[in-house]
Amino acid sequence: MKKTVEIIGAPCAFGQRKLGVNMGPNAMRYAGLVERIEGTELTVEDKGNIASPAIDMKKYRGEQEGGLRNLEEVTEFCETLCDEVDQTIQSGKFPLVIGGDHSIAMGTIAGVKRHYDNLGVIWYDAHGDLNIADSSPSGNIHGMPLRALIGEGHPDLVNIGGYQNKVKTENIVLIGMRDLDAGEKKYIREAGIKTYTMADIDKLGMQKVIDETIDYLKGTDGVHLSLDVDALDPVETPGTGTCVPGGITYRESHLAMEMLHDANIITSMELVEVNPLIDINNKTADQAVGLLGSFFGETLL
Ligand code: B3U
Ligand code: MN
Ligand code: MN
Repeated sequence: MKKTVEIIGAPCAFGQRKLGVNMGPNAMRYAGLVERIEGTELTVEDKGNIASPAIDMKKYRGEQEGGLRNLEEVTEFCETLCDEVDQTIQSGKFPLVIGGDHSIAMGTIAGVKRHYDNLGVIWYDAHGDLNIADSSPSGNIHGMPLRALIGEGHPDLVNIGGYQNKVKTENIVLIGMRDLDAGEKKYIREAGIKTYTMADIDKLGMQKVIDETIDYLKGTDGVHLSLDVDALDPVETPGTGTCVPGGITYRESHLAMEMLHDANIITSMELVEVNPLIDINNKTADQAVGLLGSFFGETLL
């Protein structure tokens, strides 16, 4: 891993309807994120939070038009984030983007992919985030970023960063799936995306899932880890907007992070969907920071 981690706060709440997820970056800082990474062998630079378009509460709480809620704001936010991430990689640092809702992945990965020919993506999430406006039950763009990154959906989203087709379906691994919409299930089957549902994790165990994931992505020249905290079980991480019971445990997730650290394959990362306003004593940010500690090389002994 590169020696310097650059933290980019991405306080975006436009991809869904629960205000508070824009406070996720500061909740993770409050939970000791910087100190925790500094406790490993790495250097940390915190770039602060990127500028967000203003939130108009009437519009934010209102009904969406045309099947895509806050399309302009999400697009503007992601364009800014794309350039920040690009700069971080250009300056030889490891980008750690902290969200914010998952729509920011379109900005993060647009910036990352400028530096890789054959990027792999691990999508650790309860959801596939593979909707397009027509298949979305909610109009929430945080349910669509991975599909847009593949090159399908609204042109404004597909073209973030000024180019399209950032991720190939054969370079994606989905882990933690347990709440897929009908259109997403069909799409995953047709596109043949490598998927580990909760049932697969139960049967194989997390160790095998991660071993297989590392092996599956070995032909890529970089791997982005997109970690949605709702992949974890809401008993442990309740502070997130769309909780789905029956999730990955905190311990299984630690194992996944430790194994990914040891394999040294991840070249960029984001952690999204921490919402301190619906949390219990910032517990979810605490857990998220614990996982990041393991990912960056903390050891138990
Ligand atoms: N698939 C649903 C729910 C959802 C997606 N991502 C999150 N929730 N966090 C949708 O609205 O697209
Ligand atoms: Mn997600
Ligand atoms: Mn999710």
